[in-house]
Formats: sequence, structure tokens, C-alpha cells
Amino acid sequence: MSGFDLDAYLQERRRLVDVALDRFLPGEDTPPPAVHRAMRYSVLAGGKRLRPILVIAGAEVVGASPSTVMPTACAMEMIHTYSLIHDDLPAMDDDDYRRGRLTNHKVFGDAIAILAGDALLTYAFQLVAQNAALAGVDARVVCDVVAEIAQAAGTRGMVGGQVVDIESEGKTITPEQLEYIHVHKTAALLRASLTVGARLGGADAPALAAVADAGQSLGLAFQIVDDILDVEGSLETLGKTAGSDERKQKVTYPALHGIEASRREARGLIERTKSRLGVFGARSAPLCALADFVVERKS
Ligand code: GRG
Repeated sequence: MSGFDLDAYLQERRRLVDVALDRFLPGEDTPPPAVHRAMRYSVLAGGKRLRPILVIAGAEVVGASPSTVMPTACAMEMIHTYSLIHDDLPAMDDDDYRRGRLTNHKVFGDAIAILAGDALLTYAFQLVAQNAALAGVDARVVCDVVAEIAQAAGTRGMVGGQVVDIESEGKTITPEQLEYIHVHKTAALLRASLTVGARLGGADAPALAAVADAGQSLGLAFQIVDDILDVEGSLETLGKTAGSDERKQKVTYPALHGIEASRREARGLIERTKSRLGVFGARSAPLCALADFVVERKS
């Protein structure tokens, strides 16, 4: 036991993120209201806020404060929420529930849901650019951050993983192909969250390498646990329909390796995450506790 109070840490940072998201998002009545309502509906529906908290923790592990990175933290949550809105559409996973409420297209219709996702992705990059106006943040670092986020969200990252995931439905795939999907669809954005936070916080090259490696194993562990929860969870605990991977004939870690081996793999990845963070000494406590939370979570 590290003695670190993760609940208090998460509660305080979620509060900071929720206040900032509410402030950054255009108001419900801002013209044209339909799309702004749809954006606010999904972003402000809650969720664990893991990506923005990773941005903040990435800054903190190199000694910077949350306020240095808040626009970028919110941007990562907006990109993540756009991906959820689009993933839930009838043309993709066709889901009815997300974050404990009806999915965006069920409330606003497919066209507005698509546009709300597009708008969140676009607005995210506006926010990252605005991060350059904050004291202590170098505009050249912000350019690197824009490129890194674009890569993580695009065809070499999340979109690429989603494409291969869709193409693999109902097919037999190898463990290597499954790892490709997980690394690109999920780990890329989680890893980038941590590294852009560290970049904006002033990390040097060795610190960035350690954070990138830790983010990669954390992101992969997160998706393995997500696969396990889809088998073992429920609508009440997950806020979305459980068992959807099996229904959609998706190959998952538990389907390929079994539940126990999947748990062992996730725990091994978390140990790797924590060992890579060792170079940061006491400053790594929040991230190490967060890593344990990723494997122990129930939603
Ligand atoms: C549509 C380009 C595009 C990509 C979609 C995010 C995604 C890719 C699909 C959603 C389905 C899924 C299982 C994705 C893997 C990533 C993941 C586990 C998302 C859920 O993240 P959480 O648990 O959600 O952090 P909350 O609601 O807590 O933020």
C-alpha cells in the first residue's frame, strides 16, 4: 500500500475537469443550439474522465500544475467523447446506452450526433492551440502536442484501430492482430494523454520516453480490463450494455486467452507501467495509484 489517497485525488481533478469542460463548451442556446445541446449532452454525462486526468497527471509527474494543461485536458475528453458518439451510431456499434443514459443519436438523431462528434473533434484542436496562451507554455511545444494528438486520434491511432476492429468482426484473428486493434483503438489516446501532459509540463527527452512507455502499457491494460468487464459487468455497473462484444462477434482478450490469462496480462502490464514511472520518485504516486485503479475498476 502506498498510502496515497487516490479517491481524493480523482475527486478533486474530476471537479477541475468538469468545471473547465462546462466553461469551454458553447452554451446550450448558442446558435445553432441543436449541435451545442448534443455536444454538452454527451460530454457532461460524466464518465471516468481518465484521459484528462492523465493529461493532468502527466504534467504533475514532471512538476507542473493542472492549470498549465487544462485546455488540452478538456480537448482529450472531447476527442474521446466524439469517438464514443460515433462508435454508438447504427453504422458502427449501434448502441442504445452510454454513460448511463441514452446514446447521442437516440436523443438527437443520427445527423446531429455525427455533427456533434465532428464539432467536438474540431473544437478540441482549437483548445489545444489556446493552451499556448498560458503562462509557461512554449508555442513550439504546443505544435508538437497538436501533431501528437492528431496522430493518436487519426489513421495511425484510434481511427486506424477502429477500422481494423470493424473489418475483423465475425472473423478469426491472431493475438497479434488483436493487440494491433487494442494498441491503436484505445491505448494510443491514453498514451498521448499522458505524454502531452508531460510535454506541456516541460518534460525532457528521458522523462518523455518513460512516460510514453508507461502510457502504452497502461492503455493496453485498460482495454484488456474493458474486454473482461464486457463479459462480467452489467448495464448498472457499466452505464452501457454489457455482453456487446460477444453479440457483435468481436474477438476479445478473454475470448482469445481466457479470463484468468487476461487478468494476469493486465496485471503484468500495470507492473511494467509502475516500474517505468519509478524514475519520477515520489511524484509518481498518483500515476501508480491510477494504474492500480485501471486493473481493479468495475466500470
Ligand atoms: C469512432 C473513430 C472512432 C473510434 C471509436 C472509442 C472507440 C473507438 C470505440 C468505443 C468502444 C470501445 C470499447 C472503445 C475502446 C475504448 C474504450 C474502452 C472506451 C471507453 O472508455 P472509458 O471506459 O469511458 O474511459 P468513460 O465513459 O468512462 O469516459
